Amino acid sequence: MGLFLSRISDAFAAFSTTRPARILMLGLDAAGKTTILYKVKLDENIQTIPTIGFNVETVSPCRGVSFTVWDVGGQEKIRSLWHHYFQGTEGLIFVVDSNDPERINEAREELQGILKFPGMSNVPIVIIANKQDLPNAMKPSEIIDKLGMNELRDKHKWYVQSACAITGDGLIDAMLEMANLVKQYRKENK
Ligand code: G3D
Ligand code: MG
Repeated sequence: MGLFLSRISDAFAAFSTTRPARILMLGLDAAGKTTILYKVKLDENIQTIPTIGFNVETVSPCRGVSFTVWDVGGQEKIRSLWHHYFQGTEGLIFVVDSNDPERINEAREELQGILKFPGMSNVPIVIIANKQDLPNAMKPSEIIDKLGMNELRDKHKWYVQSACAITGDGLIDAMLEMANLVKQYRKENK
């Protein structure tokens, strides 16, 4: 096993020894979610379930964590279906294309909308500021500002990790941080 895969495997082991953590990974289309799933080598277990109006990718519980992934944005009609997937969520990974300043406001609106759903009101959040390999990518500080992260401090623990899904840079740190936040969340919500 390569070093990256062995380290990502350790990161997943940090999630849970008792029951798999339920993580949602959301973001606008083209943010890099599917690339992340494949990079962390859960590909052998990725199932794509075409639901009316949106495709949901799920990774079956393994190595302490399960992921459910879909594209958000411009889908008002099918939002009413989302709550099924929100139930029991213990962490949100929100992936942002740092190289797309034109859609950062849309990303902010989607994120803020997701957090209004019952069950999502205090979940921990890891923002993956993806595509940092591109020369004009917004820096994490700018993304924190544009997403309005500081206004969420009262309700949510959050962390912003810069990443490049293609090389895998930042993904291990993002997963380790999510594992930490999930553990705290479980303690506080027992
Ligand atoms: P999604 O699942 O969130 O919709 P994808 O996004 O994973 O399908 O990625 C969308 C496009 O962005 C893909 O390019 C993918 O290769 C690219 N991408 C993902 N992560 C990065 C990154 O960190 N850096 C760069 N430069 N590109 C990235 P294509 O061309 O296949 O559409
Ligand atoms: Mg995808």
